Amino acid sequence: MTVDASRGAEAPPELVQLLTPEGERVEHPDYDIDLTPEEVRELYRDLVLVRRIDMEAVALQRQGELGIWASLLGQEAAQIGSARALADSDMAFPTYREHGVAWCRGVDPLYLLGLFRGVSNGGWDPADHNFHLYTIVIGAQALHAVGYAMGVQRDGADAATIVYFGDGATSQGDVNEAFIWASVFNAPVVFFCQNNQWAISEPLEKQSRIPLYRRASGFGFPGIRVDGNDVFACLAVTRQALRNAREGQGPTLIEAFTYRMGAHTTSDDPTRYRVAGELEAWKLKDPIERVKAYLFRNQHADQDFFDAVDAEAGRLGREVRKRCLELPDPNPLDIFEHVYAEPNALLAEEREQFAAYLASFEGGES
Ligand SMILES: Cc1ncc(C[n+]2csc(CCOP(=O)(O)OP(=O)(O)O)c2C)c(N)n1
Repeated sequence: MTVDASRGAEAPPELVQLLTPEGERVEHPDYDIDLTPEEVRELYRDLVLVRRIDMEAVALQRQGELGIWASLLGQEAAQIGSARALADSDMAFPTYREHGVAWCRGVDPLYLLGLFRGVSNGGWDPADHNFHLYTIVIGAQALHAVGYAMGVQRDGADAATIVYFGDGATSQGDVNEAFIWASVFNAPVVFFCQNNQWAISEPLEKQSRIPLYRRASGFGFPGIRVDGNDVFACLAVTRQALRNAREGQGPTLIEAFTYRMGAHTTSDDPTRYRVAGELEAWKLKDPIERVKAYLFRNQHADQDFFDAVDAEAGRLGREVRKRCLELPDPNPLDIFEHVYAEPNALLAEEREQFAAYLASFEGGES
């Protein structure tokens, strides 16, 4: 098989882009955004801090402190741009890689680390942050999101729902069923697909013969492809789609065209299936560098600002590490909590048996 090193790195013509990889602001006939220098600096800060949390988590996993980690490296703009488009009352349904969305929703990064350290089965109360729990079952959350959106619609609430999933998930039945329900019930939901080109080792060509955003038309709602490494474009496109959903115009599929610069998870070795040239081509489109270039180019930030953000990222990284190592081990019996809302006889019996089993070790031979 011959492999094209630039595979996927060429921007397709239908891509919505507002900021080039060189940090130049460009116009788009349908989408625009008016951001103050302060707002752009805030987006830059989000991108850098989230990358730092991610880097720290990868390092912690390598040192045996986390069981596994799914890095978001390269996908920061897709996540920050789309999540900063959300209103507080909107509800977000993530996969297991949405650390940037979690950050924007105000979820403490320690909750994420606790999951991957295996000391927590859930982490946060979805209602506290309007951010649902991480979903490992590929695509399942698309159905949860549509059901939730239909509830929002029936309540007459002024809110929309966003659901995140990857390119691979578009091959799942759940996602396709979610598209159908959302379409026929005109549910206020935005499907946000981060097309990072790979579903573990399975490339996009093995998932679809057409660009993913075009799938939406077969289900009867609009699809749009946005430069997933362009935080301005992701923000503008998602804002519009959420507005449409809130105004009763139904679902939109957004395909954020991006790239997974790291491994699928820390258990994966992409050098076995991916050529190095592909990664190099995408490094030139780094979502953080282009905002930095924009800020510099327009003199909206100076070196002191970038140094201050770096220093803040360093402090955050150290704090995340320290607090992760201090996370307490759970009581083994906690696994029986929060299974049912009401008491359950079978569960109570299993809990008793497990407690007796644990007690059998106390004072036993070491
Ligand atoms: C229903 C189901 N099938 C298979 C898996 C194993 N699995 C974990 S991640 C993954 C690939 C997902 O790729 P994609 O949807 O593109 O998301 P990405 O991880 O690239 O962000 C698979 C097949 C799973 N978790 N759930």
